[in-house]
Amino acid sequence: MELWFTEKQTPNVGITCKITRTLHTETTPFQELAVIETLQFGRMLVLDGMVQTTVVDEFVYHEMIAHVALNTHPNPEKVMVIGGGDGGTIREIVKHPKVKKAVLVEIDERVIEVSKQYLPEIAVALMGNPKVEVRVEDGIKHVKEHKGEYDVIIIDSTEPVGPAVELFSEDFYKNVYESLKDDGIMVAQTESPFFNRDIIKNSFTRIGKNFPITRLYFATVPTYPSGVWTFTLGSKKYDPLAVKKEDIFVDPSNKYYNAEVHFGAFMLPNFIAEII
Ligand code: AG3
Repeated sequence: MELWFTEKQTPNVGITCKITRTLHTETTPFQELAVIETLQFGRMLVLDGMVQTTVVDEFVYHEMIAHVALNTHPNPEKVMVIGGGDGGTIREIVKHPKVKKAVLVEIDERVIEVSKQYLPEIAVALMGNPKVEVRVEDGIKHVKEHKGEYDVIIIDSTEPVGPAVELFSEDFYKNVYESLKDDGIMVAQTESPFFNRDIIKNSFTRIGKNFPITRLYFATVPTYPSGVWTFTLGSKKYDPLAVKKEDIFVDPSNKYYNAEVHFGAFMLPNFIAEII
């Protein structure tokens, strides 16, 4: 018997993976959570039917959502991740030598616990790393209550459906702006340039209303819709393109991000550039 998992990415296209077994399923107070064992991509974390990360390709997204901003800021000591309960983004953040504290603010404790159990290579930094503080809280509330506190804030959200809708709103970006120090930087995952052009356009405009420097960059993530994924960076002071190449920190374990990719990711193909 063959077992297959399909995510319907749009009403007209999907990704289908042959699986060996379902390791875990549950309905949390926030969403449906599953971990499945795929043959092509290894273990896969699925929320509400949508692929969040897989052991084989997670490095692209997690390195790219973390290191670009960390290397744009000259001293990223205090960093927060909103969402990202699987821990992949936090794992990348704590690689950076200047980071003293990395705070994970995840609303769904079950994502954290299940990731620790079934995806330990991704969640490793959530298991006793002294630089890491894990808070099971609503990120929307957290940014309202912590002003001028962070050097870098990374929004590692799910798709803008259900509870994550507000994480793409102008109000939220304004609160993120205020939660940052005077020279702070934010990054948000902003979806596919093939399938979600409106989301990219709207996020870019909304982030740009608050942040004087707003830039779009991209990376290739095979298990996400269309395989091409964007990130939007908002910065109060530092421009990611003005960074000196020799100052870029590249951890030897990186598989995607390096000093060339730091700049190359901002070199947009026409069909992406014209969205913004
Ligand atoms: N967050 C973005 C995943 C979006 C994928 N969308 C989809 N499969 N339709 C990933 C969180 C990883 N830390």
